Amino acid sequence: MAEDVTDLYREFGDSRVPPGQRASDRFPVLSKGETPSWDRETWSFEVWGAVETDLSLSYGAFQELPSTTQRQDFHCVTGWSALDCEFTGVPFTTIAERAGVGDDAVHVLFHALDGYTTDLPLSDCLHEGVLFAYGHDGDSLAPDHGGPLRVVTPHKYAYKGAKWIDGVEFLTEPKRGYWEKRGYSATANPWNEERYG
Ligand SMILES: Nc1nc2c(c(=O)[nH]1)N[C@H]1C(S)=C(S)[C@@H](COP(=O)(O)O)O[C@H]1N2
Ligand SMILES: [Mo]
Repeated sequence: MAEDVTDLYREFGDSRVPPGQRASDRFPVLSKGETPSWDRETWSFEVWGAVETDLSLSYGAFQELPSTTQRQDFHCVTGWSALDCEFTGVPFTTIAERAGVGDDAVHVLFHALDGYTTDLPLSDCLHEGVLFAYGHDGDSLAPDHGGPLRVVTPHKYAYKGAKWIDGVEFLTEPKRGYWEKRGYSATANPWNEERYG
């Protein structure tokens, strides 16, 4: 059974579809470039920075972490929202607990195989619904949608959810990611229409 987080909008606004968004009946692909290739043998998921213990997890080790499935909405800053997506993966909070977040950590920078980065305040990463996802609608996550592993951030515009993620850096002060450096919002709350920084 999937946990339903489609109601998390109630914390931020009155409408499930945020202002200025339209519901799409498809789940489009949106990438800044090509879908990167990866190798199951050498792929690893790294956690470093302001943590007690760095983590380095192989593909197999990551799959063995306790997982959850959630039904959520997905809001792209360009104006489409895909409703009722089901993602399976490991909650951000599980990874944060395993690494042990340092007292001085305030921010997070996500790193991906295509060179993409995106940043969020630590408190936003610890919010319900932030998941390292490897499954989508009962299948493994398709390469174009970020397989083998991506982040989903149902309470933020979807550029906060890095596809092809292989690194999470805990920071003692903010750093800006790929779109954030190019004028997009650092906080990206869809119900406030925080599109630009
Ligand atoms: N690594 C990486 N992650 C990324 C992107 C990207 O170009 N590279 N695009 C972002 C944007 S703008 C959106 S809307 C979503 C799109 O996810 P989708 O292609 O699965 O719909 O991924 C986000 N994560
Ligand atoms: Mo997007």
